[in-house]
Amino acid sequence: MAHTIFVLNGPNLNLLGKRQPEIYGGETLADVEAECRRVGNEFGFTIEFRQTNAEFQLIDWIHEARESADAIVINPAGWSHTSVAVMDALAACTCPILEVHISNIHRREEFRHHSYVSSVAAGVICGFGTHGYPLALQHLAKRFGA
Ligand code: CA2
Repeated sequence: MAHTIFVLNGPNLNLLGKRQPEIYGGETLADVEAECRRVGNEFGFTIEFRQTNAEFQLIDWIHEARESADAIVINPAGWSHTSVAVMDALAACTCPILEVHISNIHRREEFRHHSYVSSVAAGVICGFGTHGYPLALQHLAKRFGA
């Protein structure tokens, strides 16, 4: 049976490729989605790719993923560093959670060095640009034997 992977994106990632390319690169979120679908397809994954600027919406999607996803790939963006609520929602999931950051948060401002989400993630990928997303999917393919 096909594995369903929720790829969830937090606030301001809709601006990807439109500002700050020196930090986040030139690809848009639509490009990232297309790449996730291409790679996901290779492994027979069903990809649910979403972005929101509303914290309650992300929490509702995590609750949905809790019921129907085999894994969650999440870039919580700014909420990584602030949101106990997003961490709590993820902690209620039994499926693997892979945290992705486009930039290397550890060589940026001190306030980005801590992520609440990392404490509930199976693994964290950061600093590989948007390539972090397909890397996360490749890991899941290996994990699931897909
Ligand atoms: O490196 C990442 O992926 C981040 O999660 C991105 C977040 C930032 O708050 C985290 O510390 C690290 C910011 C997402 C906003 O992305 C933008 C992209 C282009 C222009 C403006 C914002």
